[in-house]
Amino acid sequence: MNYPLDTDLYCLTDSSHSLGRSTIDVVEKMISSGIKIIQYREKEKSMKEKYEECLKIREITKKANVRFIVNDHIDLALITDADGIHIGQDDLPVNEVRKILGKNKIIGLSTHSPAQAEEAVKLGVDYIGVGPIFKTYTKKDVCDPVGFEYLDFAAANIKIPFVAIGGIKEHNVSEVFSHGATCIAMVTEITGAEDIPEKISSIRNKLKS
Ligand code: 3NM
Repeated sequence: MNYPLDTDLYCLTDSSHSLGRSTIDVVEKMISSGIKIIQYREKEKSMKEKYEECLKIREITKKANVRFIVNDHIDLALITDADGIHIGQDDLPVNEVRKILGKNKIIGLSTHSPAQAEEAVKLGVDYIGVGPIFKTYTKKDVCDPVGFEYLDFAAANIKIPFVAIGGIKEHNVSEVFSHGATCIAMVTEITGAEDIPEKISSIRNKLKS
């Protein structure tokens, strides 16, 4: 498989923080701004609605050659032929998920400590989430911020791709990059922006400077 996080920004959907715009509208704006990996993460919707949205997102991401990752739902990932799945520490064990999805799909796992990162590498996931770097209100039941200590550990020791996540905004993104993250995940900073293309381009300008 190609390196799954060979891009600077990893965007997630969250229709409850999208200024009333539809998830599809937000995804289209992300794609037209050059985003190369998008995770469908909708906690409040029915499975039927998730299914319909994922089908549509698969269609548009495939056309645009954008990676499409589904949060939590292995069935949805399979049915819609997503590129992969993102799971958390309390989800099904990685080896079972791998049995179901096979080796060609991407498996991402949220981690919150060096021990979890090392375990994730042993389990053979394709990438890990490292976070939450800062305080976030977007994910319920998330642990306290892990800060830069864990990010520094990951940058120095973890040999599989990782993405920094949690409370990352335009104003702190350069700092996160300077701690060794090469891919950064953002939810509300992007879904909640009035002008999504302008926000993404402004974040990218910060990363360049
Ligand atoms: N996972 P925002 S933090 C989905 O630490 C998610 O694993 C996290 O949202 C983790 O960019 C998080 O709006 C939410 O702070 C990130």
